[in-house]
Amino acid sequence: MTCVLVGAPVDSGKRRQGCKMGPDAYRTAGLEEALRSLGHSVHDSGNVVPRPANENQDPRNPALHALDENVAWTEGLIAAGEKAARDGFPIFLGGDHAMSLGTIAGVAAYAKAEGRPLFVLWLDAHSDIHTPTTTQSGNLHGTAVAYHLGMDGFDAFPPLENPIPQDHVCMIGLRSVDEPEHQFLAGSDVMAIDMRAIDEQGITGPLTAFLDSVAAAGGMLHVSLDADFLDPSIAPAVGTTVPGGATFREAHLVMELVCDSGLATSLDLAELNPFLDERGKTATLMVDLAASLLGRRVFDRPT
Ligand code: NNH
Ligand code: MN
Ligand code: MN
Ligand code: MN
Repeated sequence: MTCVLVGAPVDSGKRRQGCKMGPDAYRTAGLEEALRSLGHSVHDSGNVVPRPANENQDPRNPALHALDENVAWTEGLIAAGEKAARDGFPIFLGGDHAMSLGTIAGVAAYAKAEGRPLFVLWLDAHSDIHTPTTTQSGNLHGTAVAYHLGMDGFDAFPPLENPIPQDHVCMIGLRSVDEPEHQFLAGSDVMAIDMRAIDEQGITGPLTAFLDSVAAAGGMLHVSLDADFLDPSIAPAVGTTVPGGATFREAHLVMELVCDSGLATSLDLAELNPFLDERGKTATLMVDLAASLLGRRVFDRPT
């Protein structure tokens, strides 16, 4: 398979800076070499450069941070994402999670052209299902899922031709969900698996049920990995750490199960802030997780 690396140094989705260094941290941590050692060919398409942004504000919510910069990134990543999906398996090197406003719309455009439904596996401490009207922080990295579900309030962003149905989204790792997000999720068909559910049931059951639904629909699967899905003890390089996250093995198991399903078609690596890392440990773990998704195994298992 051909992996297409797309640098998405988005840093406008929140105030604290540093995610712009993410793509080069993944390159430094050896992503390309790891993928080649698995037998994949790799094309690094470099970093996306968005159009210049205006300083405009949304009069309905002047607290929104860097609205037009996020719109510009969304436009740029839609184009880059659609092209990368045509050329192979896109791996989007973030960048904060506002990157996914664009990356998912890009692969969705490709999926539509192929006549296949798109599913999203959202691995995150947060549900990122605010709209520009419900967000209290004004940070647009907390809104990508709402955009893709076609929720109201995204008038400044490119209109989506085919919003993703709620039951095509599975969230795993939740442990920081704001009240408006919780209210929406509780009445929705989004499959939301919080850390307590993982504590009680493990990850395999609910994830396998979701993957079975993707397979039954002949779907494509975009995996969006927020570094704060992981427990901060193993992944300190995040601006918004939340205790009680996925362990090393839980995270690898998710990747291994998705790999075995053969369903994944694209991947986001989001929210890594190398400025906060400890000797590259978070960047290295994210690269290892990408390698697990793309076939790395410690032991070959009999099938
Ligand atoms: N829900 C919070 C907000 O909207 C936090 C979002 N932060 C994230 N999302 N890191 O993954 O600001
Ligand atoms: Mn996120
Ligand atoms: Mn998060
Ligand atoms: Mn609930």
